Amino acid sequence: MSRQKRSIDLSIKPKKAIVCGVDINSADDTEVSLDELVMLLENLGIPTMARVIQKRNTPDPASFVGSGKAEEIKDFAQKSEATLLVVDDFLSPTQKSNLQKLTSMIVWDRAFVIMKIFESRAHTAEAKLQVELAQYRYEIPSLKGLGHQMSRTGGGIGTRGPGETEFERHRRKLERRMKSITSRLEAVKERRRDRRERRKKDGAFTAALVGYTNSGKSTLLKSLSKDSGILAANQLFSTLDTVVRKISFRDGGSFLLSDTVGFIRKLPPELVAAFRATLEEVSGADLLLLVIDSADKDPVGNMDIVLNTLKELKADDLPRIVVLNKIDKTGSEADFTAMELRARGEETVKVCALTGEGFEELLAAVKKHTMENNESRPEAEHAQ
Ligand SMILES: Nc1nc2c(ncn2[C@@H]2O[C@H](COP(=O)(O)OP(=O)(O)O)[C@@H](O)[C@H]2O)c(=O)[nH]1
Ligand SMILES: [Mg+2]
Repeated sequence: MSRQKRSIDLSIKPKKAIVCGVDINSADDTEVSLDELVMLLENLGIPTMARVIQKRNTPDPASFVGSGKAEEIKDFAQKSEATLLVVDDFLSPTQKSNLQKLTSMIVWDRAFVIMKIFESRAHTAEAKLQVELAQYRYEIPSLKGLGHQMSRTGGGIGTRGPGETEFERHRRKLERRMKSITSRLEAVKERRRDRRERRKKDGAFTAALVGYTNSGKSTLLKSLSKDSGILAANQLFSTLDTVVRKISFRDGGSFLLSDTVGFIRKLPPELVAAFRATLEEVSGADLLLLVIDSADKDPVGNMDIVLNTLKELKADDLPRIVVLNKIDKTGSEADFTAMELRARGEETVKVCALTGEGFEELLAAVKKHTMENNESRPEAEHAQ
């Protein structure tokens, strides 16, 4: 491949992992989050040998899990031949290198795992650039530490460390590359913005699918638009690019529906920042279809994660319909979840994206929003 060599080597692929979550003040989603981490690793083809949960009031600033736990992990790793330790949170560069020393294992954090999955799913130029930028942003704090170390190894005050010029060269190269990616993504952003504005001018109503990864967003777009070319797959983050399709109402009229990257617990902020260009499709929409997997362990908890990410994107106050999907797997449980959501004031529709059950109600709800939108924007009616 002609692609520039990355400074983070993502090609190393350890065979067996131990995952470790730290339960801070008995948070109730430590297990769920750890289940997800195991699934994320599975998506990378890495089996998990053991799960460790460490209860603490605060993470250990030096090694996150504490040196006692690290010893235990090291012992178990030697017995089970696990060479990778994955911590289900964000690690500081110091915590990471300390843990590496304490356990003699390769250490990753959750952000790194998610980033690796994004990398493996990035197929278009835009998605690749966004992932690359996120990786650099992720890498900078540890480079900063390294730079500090190098400038000290020189000995006398004011002298330069031996590796520093090489290091400086690397830093400058990185800076140039980041600048070039940022400006290319800026151009993409502008093109998208123009396109959105044109749609608005044409009076087109745009809805955006948002939701947890694997909740069925792409399947929904695929069924509603009858476009079999859309990729829907039982893997995490199969969609990294935005797809837009026109959906017609049976009784006349239509709207545009866009599908984009899904969310997850502890989504690295570097990725959210780097995917701004893609995610603006969400904040620029007239309506959000918030898709929830009703068969999930904690559908309402997952919705809160989605809402938090929407807040970061300043899209949490857009009108929305909650689409409770996969009701073929849940039955009456979905009725209760729907009740719970409606009690929270969420407009909720139950569907099965695979069979089309509930689509009529969903489309009627969307149509109602398009009409309300027209009333509040009289200029759209006069367009054309
Ligand atoms: N049983 C069932 N499976 C579904 C339904 N909708 C989607 N899926 C499956 O869920 C998985 C993830 O779907 P996908 O649309 O790629 O999710 P996305 O990540 O939100 O885009 C796929 O294996 C789909 O076949 C549904 O209504 N019922
Ligand atoms: Mg998808």
